[in-house]
Amino acid sequence: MIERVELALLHLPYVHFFETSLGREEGRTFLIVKIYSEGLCGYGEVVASADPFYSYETTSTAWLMLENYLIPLLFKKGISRAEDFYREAKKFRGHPMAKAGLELALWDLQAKKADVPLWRLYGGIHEEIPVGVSLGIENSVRELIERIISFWREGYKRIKIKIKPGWDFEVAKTIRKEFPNIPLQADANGAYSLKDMEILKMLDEFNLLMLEQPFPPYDLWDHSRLQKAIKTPLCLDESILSEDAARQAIEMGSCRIINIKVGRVGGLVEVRKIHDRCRREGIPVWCGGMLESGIGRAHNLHIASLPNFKLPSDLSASKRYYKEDLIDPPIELEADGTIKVPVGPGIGVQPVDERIKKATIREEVFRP
Ligand code: OSB
Ligand code: MG
Repeated sequence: MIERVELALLHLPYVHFFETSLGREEGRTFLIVKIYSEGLCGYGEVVASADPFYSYETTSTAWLMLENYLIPLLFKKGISRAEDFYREAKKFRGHPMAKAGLELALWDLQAKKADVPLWRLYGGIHEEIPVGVSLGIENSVRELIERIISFWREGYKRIKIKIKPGWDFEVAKTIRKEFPNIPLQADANGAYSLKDMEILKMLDEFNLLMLEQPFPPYDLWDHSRLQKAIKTPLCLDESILSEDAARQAIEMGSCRIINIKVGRVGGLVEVRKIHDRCRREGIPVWCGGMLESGIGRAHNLHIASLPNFKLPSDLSASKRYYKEDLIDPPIELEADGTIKVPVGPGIGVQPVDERIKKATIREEVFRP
């Protein structure tokens, strides 16, 4: 029996601004979902941002979906299992990030009730996750190079840079001059279109691990045209909204790698379907990030424990994102460029109530 659900809207400033082709942000606004039952609390994070750039969802639309549809669904149907929630919530179209935040809280609760680490509940195998760092667009290429040097020294296994028209070929060329061999990948967040074929083909010479989401989310066909024209493997992020989208992308040859984000696909049940399909089809996956707090990042670590997560994930140490993460102890990078999946029941990290309170802008309690 679920006794109550708490929803909170938070804001945390970044230690360093984060700029993509979608714009620059100095901090992050997001939601935390807490579900209470039998003296235990399950935590989830809703990765929608304040504004609809990465996807159409925002913190406001997610709040509305949770308040008006998803939390009432839990109470009305007496749901306490994540898989039951997934099935029922599917009847509402869209709003994957809102659904995922609640589903994740149910998974955490379920694992805490069973007294096992979350990854054991859904078939994880890796206990140490190879990770990379995702670096935004800087004021100058020099500043980006300085950041690459410092994160590479810390031990991150690969560097991802953000690109957009005008911040692409020359930037990659300068990086490759200084670091001929580091594992490097580039993410455009959908900033290009077919008319940019030539410049995208030119990126082939930099031996990138992959090129992530050059075209907008719904352009699977154009991605398949580009993939046929270049050597560099394409990786899709924004386009992969469901298992069906993943299947269509694979059938069309729109990518050779998939980035899985639990928020974008609407929860862990869908993550597992995409993961299992990619595994059967020989498509490696890795775990994308949305600059989550320690709560969302802990969930991502458990997800990246699944067997077909074969490339370094966008999962970095707490201090790369926030001065004071919501969890204590924080998430740390090991010297060998991995992060350990937290041990202990559920997500295995301890959210600090005081810190959550300090960052909270709005909160509400819901009861059956
Ligand atoms: O495209 O992967 C992306 C952050 C916000 C929105 C989109 C993306 C990102 C990142 C951050 O690249 C990765 C991380 O959380 O470390
Ligand atoms: Mg991306």
